[in-house]
Amino acid sequence: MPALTHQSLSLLFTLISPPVPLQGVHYLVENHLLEWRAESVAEFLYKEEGLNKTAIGNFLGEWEEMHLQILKAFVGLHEFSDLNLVQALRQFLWSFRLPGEAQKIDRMMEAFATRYCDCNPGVFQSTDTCYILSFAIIMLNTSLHNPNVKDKPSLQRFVSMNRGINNGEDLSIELLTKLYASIRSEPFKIPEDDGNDLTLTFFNPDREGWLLKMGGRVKTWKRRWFILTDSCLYYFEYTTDKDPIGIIPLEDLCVRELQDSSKPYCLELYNPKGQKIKACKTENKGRVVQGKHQSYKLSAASEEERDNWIGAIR
Ligand code: 4IP
Repeated sequence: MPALTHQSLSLLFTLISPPVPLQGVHYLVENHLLEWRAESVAEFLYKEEGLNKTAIGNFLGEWEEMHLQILKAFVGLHEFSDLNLVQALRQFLWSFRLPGEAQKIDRMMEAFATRYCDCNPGVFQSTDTCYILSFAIIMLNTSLHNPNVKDKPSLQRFVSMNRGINNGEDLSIELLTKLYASIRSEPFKIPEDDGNDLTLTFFNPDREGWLLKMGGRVKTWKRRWFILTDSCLYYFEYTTDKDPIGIIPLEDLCVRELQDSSKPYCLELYNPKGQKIKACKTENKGRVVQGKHQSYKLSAASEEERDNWIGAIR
């Protein structure tokens, strides 16, 4: 099994000590230290030093109307005039930590694109172009700098991927070349409150899919969404969940096929030294505890899937 990397350790650490949510904002408001107006809260989040940037990201990504207004005001505090798109993205992605949930990322990137186009009229034909290109750049950053991605896109591929995105027309080769070179020479710097870089972790898993998992003490089967990445297995209740229910570091573990009378196509993760598996999970009330599994029994939907999981884990 591959060794546990710094990143997976950080992720484990995150689960054990999750970032303090911005209940602080509500505390300040209740105690009349901060006005509950979008502009005031945004300014506080933008300027106050030492705030947890993961918590800022989660707060800004909330769906309620007031949070949407705060997000708009927060993005409005960024000055993007005369910056190229990569420079603006560098500034934006440094001011908070992008949450892992796709819908939240979507809202934030839309707000970003709108602001960028307001600051730089005439660069793109529409905010949609800016939005699509921003995503393409984030994906390019992942592909070029995540060691798990073996197939590194060339400039030509980046250019052809972005054909016709400017309302049916092509963006200039000079612009795309400049953006590509900038990302290739320097990856995005992501705030490391917790070292949990989701843009590099869950975006490019080695394998993901549904599996049934048997409980540790109570032997019930649960359907869970599994992501294999960075030498760890993460499992979630839903595919869109940001935080996993559990993390199983694969270091020191082995995997084998298993015959089980209750479910077909089983596989088992076990410690060859016979010790209990070191893993962690979140309980109902959000408390993080150690896993209680002697081994993890999983069941796949078919023989082929089982074999693919075993191959990928090995
Ligand atoms: C639970 O059974 C679930 O199977 C849990 O899975 C499992 O935790 C529990 O194991 C098991 O008791 P009930 O819901 O029927 O009570 P999940 O967390 O995916 O919901 P694991 O450790 O497998 O995540 P123990 O060992 O915590 O009892």
